Amino acid sequence: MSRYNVSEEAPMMRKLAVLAVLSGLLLTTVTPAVAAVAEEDRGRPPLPALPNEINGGAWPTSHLQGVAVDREKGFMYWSFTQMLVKTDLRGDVIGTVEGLTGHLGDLDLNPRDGRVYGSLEYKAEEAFYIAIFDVRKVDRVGMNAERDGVMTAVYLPEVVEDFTADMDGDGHFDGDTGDTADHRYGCSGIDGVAFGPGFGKRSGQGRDTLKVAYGVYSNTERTDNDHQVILEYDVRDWRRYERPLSQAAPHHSGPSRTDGKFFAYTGNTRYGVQNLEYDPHTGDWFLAVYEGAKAGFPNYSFFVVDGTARPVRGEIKGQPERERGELLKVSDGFDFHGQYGFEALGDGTYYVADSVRVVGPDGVARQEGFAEKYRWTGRSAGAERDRPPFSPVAAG
Ligand SMILES: [Ca+2]
Ligand SMILES: [Ca+2]
Ligand SMILES: [Ca+2]
Repeated sequence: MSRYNVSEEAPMMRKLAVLAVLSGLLLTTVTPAVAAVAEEDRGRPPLPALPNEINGGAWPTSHLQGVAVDREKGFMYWSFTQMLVKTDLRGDVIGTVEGLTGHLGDLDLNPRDGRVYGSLEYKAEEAFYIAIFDVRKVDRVGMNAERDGVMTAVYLPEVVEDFTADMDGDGHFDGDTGDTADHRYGCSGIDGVAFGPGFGKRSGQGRDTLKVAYGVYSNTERTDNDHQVILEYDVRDWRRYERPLSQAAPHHSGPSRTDGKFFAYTGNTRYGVQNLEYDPHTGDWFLAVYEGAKAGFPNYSFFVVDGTARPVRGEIKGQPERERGELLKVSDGFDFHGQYGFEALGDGTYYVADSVRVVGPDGVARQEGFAEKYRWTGRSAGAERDRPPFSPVAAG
């Protein structure tokens, strides 16, 4: 059933190597922070078991963009570009937030406040936001993003500045097209979002922050678009910026500065990081992308950023004027999916989501979303690009 069954034909030596890597990882990932959480959890009811597959329903929208799981409360959130869908872990629909005229991208749950954060773009209006959904209030189908008090938005001026940059200095910003020298770093907006520790730190070391990844236009003609750009925000003081969003008059309330800006040298991709996720199991960051087309790069569809490597200050390659920045360590790359949704469940299992076009008896085309559970299988150094370190749980 799966396109990506990695372990079945593996020779015994490879299996042993994978086992050795796995057991090493298991030992090293039991950090004091994890132990502390387990201690705190004692006496609470056990978390519900997570099924191997969850269906997010079929909706008259564009494709699935991201998912987030609240394991403790037993809910799953699905971004269908123009709609947020809330289901339980059986896939029964609890409610929807509709009426979004922009592009709702990847999602993540903020465990500190129980709300779901997603990237939200209005390119024609040159407005980019983090949408914050008060998901506790989402209890019926057809709630409205503007009127029902379930969504606020925080504007991100840093993204606007890079998106609108007149890079060729001709006095004209060319707008929403990749066929231009404009847009700093090739920025097309934002998509992947994830909470996690600071780069170079492990879970529980310091506070978690929100990471927001740029979309990057595909363009093989320029040299300044070969990085994934990831912004960092400490969202603890974001209440002062949050406003309900009137899409007819998009507000500009947001932090003038980021708490960090980081660059991962992957080569140009089509629309940058689709799904960004911190994996507590490996301690690394996962970047699911639509593979690029530039010669001289491997053009993987999935990259790993070493989460424990401290960012290094160095040259951001390929810029029109020499520029330095905080560089992340890209430690691996291979072919995998996860561009439509990828959620690390913390224990070496993951939901990898997808959506397909279905046409109902009413003749209406819809996108049906579903998530399939995978497990970490490890990966030996120098493994082939078509041997990703994930294997579907249902396949045994
Ligand atoms: Ca220009
Ligand atoms: Ca995410
Ligand atoms: Ca996307």
